[in-house]
Amino acid sequence: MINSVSLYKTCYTENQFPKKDRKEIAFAGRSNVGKSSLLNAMFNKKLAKTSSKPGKTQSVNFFLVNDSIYFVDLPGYGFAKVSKSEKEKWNRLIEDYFKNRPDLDLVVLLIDSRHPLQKNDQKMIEWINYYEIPFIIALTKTDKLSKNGINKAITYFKKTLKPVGPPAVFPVSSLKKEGLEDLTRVIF
Ligand SMILES: Nc1nc2c(ncn2[C@@H]2O[C@H](COP(=O)(O)OP(=O)(O)O)[C@@H](O)[C@H]2O)c(=O)[nH]1
Ligand SMILES: [Mg+2]
Repeated sequence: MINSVSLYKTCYTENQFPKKDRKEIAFAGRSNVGKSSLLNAMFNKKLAKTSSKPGKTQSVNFFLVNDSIYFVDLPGYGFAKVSKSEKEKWNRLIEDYFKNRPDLDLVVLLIDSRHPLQKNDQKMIEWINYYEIPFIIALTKTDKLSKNGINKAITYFKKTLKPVGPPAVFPVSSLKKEGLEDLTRVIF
């Protein structure tokens, strides 16, 4: 379904965001959740920078998919080992992005399938709901769980997020390339 993709623009400040002249899907999540890996796996191309050291993506990256849709890689949040001012800078960039995109088409919120819902994920969901943007959950790194563990995680997130949706939940493993087709299909 993804036939072509290229890095369209890397933005460090709000005034660098392109006009919202296309359908646009944003990918958000905690630092190290596996966002860049998931994008690369879906793109079948190493376009998004990955790192074993968290806290690297500090820009908003626009990818142009099929010459018609933007996939947007947002900065990861919640990385403990950066200064408070650095954290605030990243949070501001994410908030500036949402303020600029009242007609955003979808947010794919990535959450690590191994952990319970975190405070900052909850805060992100509050923002998404405040701006009334539709969202879905991608549960990442499912290769680290058993089949039973994956099902438990799906049930847990559906139940926990019931008051805010409930959103659809998609288990994915970029490493094993599992769940990618289902996620891509639902995005389209
Ligand atoms: N086991 C496993 N590790 C993953 C997967 N996706 C990402 N990772 C690892 O998680 C770390 C962070 O990945 P990255 O994509 O850079 O996360 P980002 O900070 O959210 O963009 C890296 O060490 C990746 O190799 C996955 O599906 N399975
Ligand atoms: Mg990244």
